[in-house]
Amino acid sequence: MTKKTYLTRYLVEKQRLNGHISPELRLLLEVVARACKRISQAVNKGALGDVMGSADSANVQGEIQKKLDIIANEVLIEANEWGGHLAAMASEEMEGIHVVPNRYPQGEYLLLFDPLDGSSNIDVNVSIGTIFSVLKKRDGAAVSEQDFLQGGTQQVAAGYCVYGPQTTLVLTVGDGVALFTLDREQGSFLLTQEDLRIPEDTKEFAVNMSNQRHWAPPVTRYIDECLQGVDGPRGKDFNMRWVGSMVADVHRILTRGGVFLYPWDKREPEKPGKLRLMYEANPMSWLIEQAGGVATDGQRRILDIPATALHQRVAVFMGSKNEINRLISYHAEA
Ligand code: P6P
Repeated sequence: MTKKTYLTRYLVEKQRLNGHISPELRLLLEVVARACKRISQAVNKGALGDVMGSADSANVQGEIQKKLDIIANEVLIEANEWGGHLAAMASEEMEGIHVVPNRYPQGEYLLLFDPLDGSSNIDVNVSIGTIFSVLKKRDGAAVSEQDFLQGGTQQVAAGYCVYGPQTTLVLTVGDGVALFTLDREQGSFLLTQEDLRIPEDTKEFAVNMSNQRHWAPPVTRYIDECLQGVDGPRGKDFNMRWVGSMVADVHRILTRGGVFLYPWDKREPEKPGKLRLMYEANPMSWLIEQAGGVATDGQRRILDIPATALHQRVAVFMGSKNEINRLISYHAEA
C-alpha cells in the first residue's frame, strides 16, 4: 500500500524534518489551499450557479471584473483574515492592502494573490487559476503597504491552483516544487508529483502572436527563428501554445517544458509589460527556478527586480533554461 501523502502531511514533514517552514506558515498554506478548494467549487458550478459573466465594476487595473473575480477575492480574504497567521493581504483586485481587522490576532506573514488569473477564460470554460505569494512582515511598526515592497527572493512560499480538468495545487517553500491533485471524494489535496524538473531544452513556446509587430527586436528575432523551424538557424521545428491563462501555460511548462513570453509592447512604452510583478511574475518565477528553469525580464532575473509599487508591471520570459538563456543573450546583443 503506497503511502498517501496529503498536503497537511507534506507540510508537517517540511516543518518537522527539514525545519523549512514554521507551524504558522504551514497553517497559512493549509488555509490558502482550503480557499482554493472553495474557489474550485464556485468555478465548477459555471452556468449552474450565479457566477458567470461580468460584475458591474472594474478593478484597480481598469479591467472589468468578472463575478468570479470578486467571489474568489472574497473567499481568500474571508478564509485568511481570522486565522492569526497574517498581518495583511494584497490582491490584483484591490487597490490597497487589506489589513487584518483588529478583532482578529495579527500574524507575521503577508499574503499576495491574483485570486482568479485568466478570468477572460471563465465564460468559455478554459482553465483559470489562483496565484499566491507569501512574504514575512518586517518586525516592529504597524503593517503598511511598504511591508509588501520586497523583492521576489524574500518570498517564503509561492504557488498556484489551476482549475482545469483537474484542480491542481502547485507549491514551493524553497525546497523544490510539489504538485497536489484535489481528491474530491476526500476533499483533500493529494501529493501526486514531487521535485518537478523543467527540461532544459524545448520545442514549445507560449506567446500571444497577435502582438508580434509591437515587440522589441530581441523578442522578434527569437520568435522568428522558432517559426523558421528546421529550415532556420535553430535547426528544429517548434510548436506554439497560448491558453491566455498564465497559470495554465506555466503549469504546462512545469510539467513538460517550454517557454512563456509576455514581452514589453511598444504601444504602451511607459509600461515594462502587462503582467504584475508582486503576485504573478514573482511567485511563478520562484516556482520556475525551483524546478530548474530561468525567469527574466530580458535583462534582470525577475526575483532580483526591486519592488517599488504593489501593482507594478514587468516583462516576463520564463521556462526551459537553455531557451531563456538564448533570449537573454539576444537582449544583451541588442
Ligand atoms: P492576452 C490573464 O489576463 C493574463 O494576466 C495572464 O493570465 C495571461 O497569460 C495573459 O494575461 C493573457 O494576455 O493579452 O493574451 O489576453
